[in-house]
Amino acid sequence: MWNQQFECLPRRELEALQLQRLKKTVELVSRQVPFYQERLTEAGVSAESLESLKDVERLPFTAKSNLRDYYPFGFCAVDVSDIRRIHASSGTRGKPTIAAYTKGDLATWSDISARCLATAGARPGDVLHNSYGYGLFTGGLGIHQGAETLGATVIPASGGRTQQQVMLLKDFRARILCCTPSYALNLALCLDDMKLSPGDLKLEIGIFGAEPWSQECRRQLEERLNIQALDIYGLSEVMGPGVAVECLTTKSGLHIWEDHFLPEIIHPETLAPLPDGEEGELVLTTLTKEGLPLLRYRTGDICSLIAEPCACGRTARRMSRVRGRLDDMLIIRGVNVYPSEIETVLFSAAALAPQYQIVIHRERALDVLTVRAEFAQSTAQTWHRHGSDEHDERRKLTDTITTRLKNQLGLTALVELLPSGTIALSEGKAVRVLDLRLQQDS
Ligand code: DLL
Repeated sequence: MWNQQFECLPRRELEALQLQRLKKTVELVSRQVPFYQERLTEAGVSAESLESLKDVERLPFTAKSNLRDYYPFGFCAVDVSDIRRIHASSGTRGKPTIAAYTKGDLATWSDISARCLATAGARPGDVLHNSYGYGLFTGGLGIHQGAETLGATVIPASGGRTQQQVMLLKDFRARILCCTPSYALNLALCLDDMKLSPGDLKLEIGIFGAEPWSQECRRQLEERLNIQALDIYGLSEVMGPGVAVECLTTKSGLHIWEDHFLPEIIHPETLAPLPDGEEGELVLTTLTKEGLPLLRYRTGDICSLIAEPCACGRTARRMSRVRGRLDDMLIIRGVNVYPSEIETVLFSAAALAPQYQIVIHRERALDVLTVRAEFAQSTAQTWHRHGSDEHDERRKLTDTITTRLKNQLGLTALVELLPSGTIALSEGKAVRVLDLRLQQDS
């Protein structure tokens, strides 16, 4: 383990540490951040009045919109001259939200990121190929500094130039691959195109995150790259990659580093706290951040907390894998659909390539769901080899997928099967949903 003392702290000691750090954080923000000053005064809460961890429920929530209202530096708890680095979310829906780190925050982040990599099975001396994007996105640099702290050799590949990346993976004999799961699929498909097999690489472990991915996607990646695929979670507002990670021992639920982050699950509408095991929105309070500490940040991510001890011996509670973001949930003809449910169906069909797009539009006031998928190159070859009529085979496959989607989602989708290589591949976070209703409405 990277830091056995903290990773295995007995729960009582861990909770005492959390309370102590929570008080310190509340004290800091009530002095330095006008937004919190106001809300804490309104709620009549001070650091001294927090008697147990349960009192976190008396603290105000923070929403993404609050961060935007105070853009760029209104949430900083230190003077901007003490900020050493700034990252930001992509800001596709308006102003980005920023992440601001002091020197101390960067040291903490490196340490937590190293802890994550070690928990997922990386070791000092490993060659680690990092295809998370470098830049304002926290993925590239967040993993990079963790890998250096761990003592690995980092290949800072970033996204794109996929053929060259495959060549580097082969030549530098990386044992660890870090990237989004959709980019890992892109790399796997490129490996096929280059007539290479996983045996030509020395990869053993993939540490994938930054977007939701299904168990079926995990199975595909493990098979196609002959690796163990582990899930890593994080978000820029709270720190970046490294908030939680699966352990190689059980690969079942992501350990949240509770000495640094206090997790809660709430009902996304009533905001009422939900018990461990119940699915809802993940809310995180930072316990050690200096530059931009956050109280009860609503992540928008849907998951549950797992309190049962893990076989690896770490005492931090785990979160279930993220089903999706609240704002990614599609309501189609009144039915709630997460894109990951569609992915599960498509990725479990061996005849399809792991590539898809979801399009929703409205026709005479009715929502129409179209699922575009690709049939695998090998599928087309089999059809030709057997002299089958491609048109017929495609129709049969389309019917099968339509039925499976209907069973999974409870609604009928129009399925379009395309030749492999038609849908653009991801280089970072995949954009798989095209909701044309938004344009139609405006
Ligand atoms: O995606 C940080 C990160 C980088 C995490 C590299 C893991 C690896 P943001 O760009 O701010 O930060 O996006 C954060 O991405 O709220 C989730 O909705 C989603 N997300 C992150 N990790 C996972 C995951 C980075 N493992 C947002 N599973 C979060 C599902 C994830 N969704």
